[in-house]
Amino acid sequence: MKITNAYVNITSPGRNFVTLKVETDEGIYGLGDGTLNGREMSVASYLTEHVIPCLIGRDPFQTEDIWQYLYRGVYWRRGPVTMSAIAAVDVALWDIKGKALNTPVYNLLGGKSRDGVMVYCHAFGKDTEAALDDVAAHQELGYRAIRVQSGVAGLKGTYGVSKGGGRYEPAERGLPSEYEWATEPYLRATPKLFQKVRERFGEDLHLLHDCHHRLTPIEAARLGKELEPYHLFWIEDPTPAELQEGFKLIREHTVTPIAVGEVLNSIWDSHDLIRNQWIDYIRTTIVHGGGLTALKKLADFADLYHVRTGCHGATDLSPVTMAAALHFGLAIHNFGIQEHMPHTEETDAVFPHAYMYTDGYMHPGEKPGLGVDLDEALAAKYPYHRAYLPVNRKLDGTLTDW
Ligand code: EZ4
Ligand code: CO
Repeated sequence: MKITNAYVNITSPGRNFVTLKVETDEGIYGLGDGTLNGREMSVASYLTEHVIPCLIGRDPFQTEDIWQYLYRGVYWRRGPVTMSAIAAVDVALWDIKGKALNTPVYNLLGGKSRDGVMVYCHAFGKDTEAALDDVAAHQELGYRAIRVQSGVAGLKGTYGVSKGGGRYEPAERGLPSEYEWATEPYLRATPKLFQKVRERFGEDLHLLHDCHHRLTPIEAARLGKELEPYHLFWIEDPTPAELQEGFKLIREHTVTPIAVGEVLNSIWDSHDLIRNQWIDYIRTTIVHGGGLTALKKLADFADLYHVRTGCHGATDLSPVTMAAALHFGLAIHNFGIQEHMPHTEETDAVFPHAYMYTDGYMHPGEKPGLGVDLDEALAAKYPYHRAYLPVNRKLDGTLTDW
């Protein structure tokens, strides 16, 4: 089999998605996601200008060699743009391989290790009461694991809480909006929020929380310690992860489990975090982490250190990544949990898919390959719109982490 053609599709059914379609001489094609939220066009041009010309004529079954060609062979390694572009190719090739062998991708990754992939959803509210009601609404939908985010009194808005009360979407069209941040009210409010969640919902529900990179290690240590009575499944991104040894300090003070990795894109970004057992869950995604070929190696490395996966699954990860994540999560042994933030109806229509949600679990379905398609005629009705993640400033105007 040979790759005969490949091209990038950009569509915006509510938010932007970059999809690579790889075609072969046997009529089988594969899809890969290359969406990098707020920087979509950089991956699209990386693929079109630099990668696609090198793919034509290659054997799509050579997932390992093509991965090495695009990583090692390029001289410039790593980084979110490069790794998302490599992921788009890699996932499309696994999709082709599955279709050619007439089997779902999970069978190529080790076969089923479980019956379903436990997912967690997002509950949020402008204040504690609203957040608690949203937890109740999500529990009704069958979720066994719920991330809880609340607005903070005195701050105009914060991460994970939608402005108008509707759906939360990580990026917004137009130029970046600006939010304000103060750590002290957040640190005071968050343990109280989880105390109330436990009082109302009991011990059985898995509870998660995303700090979204806003704390210093010592502040994160305090939060982890004060959350201990409420037995969280994890706190996520407590502090920015460029300084991996920062997590040592958090670890020395708390047994609240820690999840990191949605902004990481290479195994080397979490090398120290994993080998020192400073984290419990690695959240690097298939799209930003270089594809299934790379994620399998990362998961196998993490397994040696009792670190499980908890892959990022926000709406900026397209249904193609969601499908890949579900095949991956069904197959690998050290799967932990998968984030599930449902896409809009428009997005689901542009990407018809076999994966499904039932009662707190998701399943990739039994279609050969990834089991996800792209309706290009429908996609064409949703042209690209420039969009950005917000920026964040402290109350005195200093730019800080979003
Ligand atoms: O801010 O996907 O856990 N989920 C998250 C997301 C991220 C966005 C970034 O593009 O932190 O909401
Ligand atoms: Co997050």
